[in-house]
Amino acid sequence: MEDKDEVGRRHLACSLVRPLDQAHGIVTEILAKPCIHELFWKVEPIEIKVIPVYPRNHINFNQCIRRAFDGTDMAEQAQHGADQRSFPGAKVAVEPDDHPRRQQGRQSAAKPGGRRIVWKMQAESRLVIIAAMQEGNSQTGADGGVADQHATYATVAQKIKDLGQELGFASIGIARADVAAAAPWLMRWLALGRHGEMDYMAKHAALRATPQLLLPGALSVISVRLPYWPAAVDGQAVLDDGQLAYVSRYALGRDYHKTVRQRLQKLADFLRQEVASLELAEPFACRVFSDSAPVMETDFARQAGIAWRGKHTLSLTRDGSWHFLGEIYSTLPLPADAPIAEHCGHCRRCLDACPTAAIVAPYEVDARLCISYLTIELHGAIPVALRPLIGNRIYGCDDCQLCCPWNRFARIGDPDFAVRNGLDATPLTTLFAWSEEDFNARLAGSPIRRIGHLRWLRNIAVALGNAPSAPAIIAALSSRQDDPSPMLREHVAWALARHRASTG
Ligand code: B12
Ligand code: SF4
Ligand code: SF4
Repeated sequence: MEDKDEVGRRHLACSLVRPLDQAHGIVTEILAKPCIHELFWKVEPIEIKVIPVYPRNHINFNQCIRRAFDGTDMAEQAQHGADQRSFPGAKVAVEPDDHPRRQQGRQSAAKPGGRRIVWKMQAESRLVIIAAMQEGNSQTGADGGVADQHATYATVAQKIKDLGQELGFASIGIARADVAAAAPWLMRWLALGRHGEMDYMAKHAALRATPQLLLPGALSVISVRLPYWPAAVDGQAVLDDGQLAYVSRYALGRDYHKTVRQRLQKLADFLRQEVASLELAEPFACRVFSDSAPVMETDFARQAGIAWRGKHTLSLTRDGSWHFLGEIYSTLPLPADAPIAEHCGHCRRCLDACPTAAIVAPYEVDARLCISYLTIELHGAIPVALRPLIGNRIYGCDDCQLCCPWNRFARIGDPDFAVRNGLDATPLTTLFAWSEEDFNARLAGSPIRRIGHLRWLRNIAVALGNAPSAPAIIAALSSRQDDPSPMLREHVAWALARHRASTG
């Protein structure tokens, strides 16, 4: 960042203000204005004054944050954050008035090898602004040393990729821990309310956009994909048979969160061993994720060159999109791979195939319309207008992938995701008869279990309402028309009314 520059959209979009690594040793004045980005327009003007002092390896800074923030609370949080993040000497001052003044006695000696300070400011209306600063490594060696380091990190990266292949990952790539280019799209998606009731998407937006808040000092991201396409009854055939339940292919077997993370943990353990022999100036840290934390997984997969982003927004390869993603955040400056070329071309089959027109434009899904959201994430009633479009999809939806030409090249994925309980083609009436105990026992270890028995029944009631009328379907629905849950009763009543209407 240039000296005395304003924080522009480029900087704020990723919620990351990072002057010190580039403007080291220079007094930098930053003015952040609320008009710069949608995310911030509810936030009062902010001034952040950064004063890195004096001898190298000493840090001092002072911030003035007006009105919108609870300064005391912020200062405590920020100080706590700094302490927790291995900057025990760092002092953080946050002043809730309009007159910033230099804090005395705030500088502290830094450890050799550079240091990083991360602090967080929570505004009213749940908006969060994060600033992260990094002081460059003060022990930069001579050119030869740097070249040696690059070679060492490249060797570590290759070893990780080799082990990852052994662990069953179809591809492993490395990205920089930076999602600055993607973050504005996330903010726009949130601003448009496309996350619906997924409050965690809004609440943790800043963490998602700023990897260093999940792992202070994160420099690289190891991105992996694990294929899951199971040997199962043909998906389209099940969709065409209204008496059968369609369960997304990803949920027919074991819960992927555990599988992916366990394998990533092995990679991370290996990485730790490798790093132990490197004698780094800074402490090493890493964390593994697979849909388990606010991480921009698809963007990392894209950046790391293990996939491109399809117009359905999912990561896609020449072997298709039936894979899960996972990541290791690391403080090692591993060499980043290059993104691969995109191969969607003029195709728009996924947009046309979507039953609810949830892919509102290429690369843009409105979750509120997506059957995956309606059947998995939404807690309350499914909007009546969307129910007929859901068909027999009782958990998730695959239509935008089933139609994708690249999925013709998919191979059977990891055995962990093999079909359990005949979930690939079970009659709706059978699943609707499961008691809560049956549900919990049969779906132990399945991702489906997390929606709970009530939402499971809600989804099946909708599918039964869409099924061709038959005595068995009416009988199944009638068996639950007096259910204690008003929400389920209403869905059952809706389904029965449809059958009454269709049979005259
Ligand atoms: C929230 C979420 C959902 C939501 C919202 C989906 C969505 N597209 O956003 C719902 C519940 C609907 C959902 C559904 C599904 N999900 Co989901 N989901 C996630 C989650 C947790 C976050 C995704 C996210 O950040 N969305 C926010 C929006 C803003 O991001 P985005 O749509 O990807 O938008 C980006 C780009 O499209 C781009 N962009 C936007 N507009 C524009 C315009 C232009 C011109 C350009 C160039 C770019 C661009 O910028 C955005 C930011 O990078 C991720 C896990 C993770 N932590 O990343 C899994 C994840 C994406 N889901 C996954 C899966 C498997 C699914 C389903 C297939 C499940 C199913 N069978 O039912 C469906 C597919 C629906 C679909 N077409 O997306 C997998 C995808 C694996 C893969 N192959 O890519 C992930 C990665 C989980 C995992 N670890 O494996 N999901
Ligand atoms: S998962 Fe289904 S509803 Fe969601 S975008 Fe894909 S096709 Fe549309
Ligand atoms: S269906 Fe076509 S546009 Fe959609 S992701 Fe596949 S190749 Fe891309």
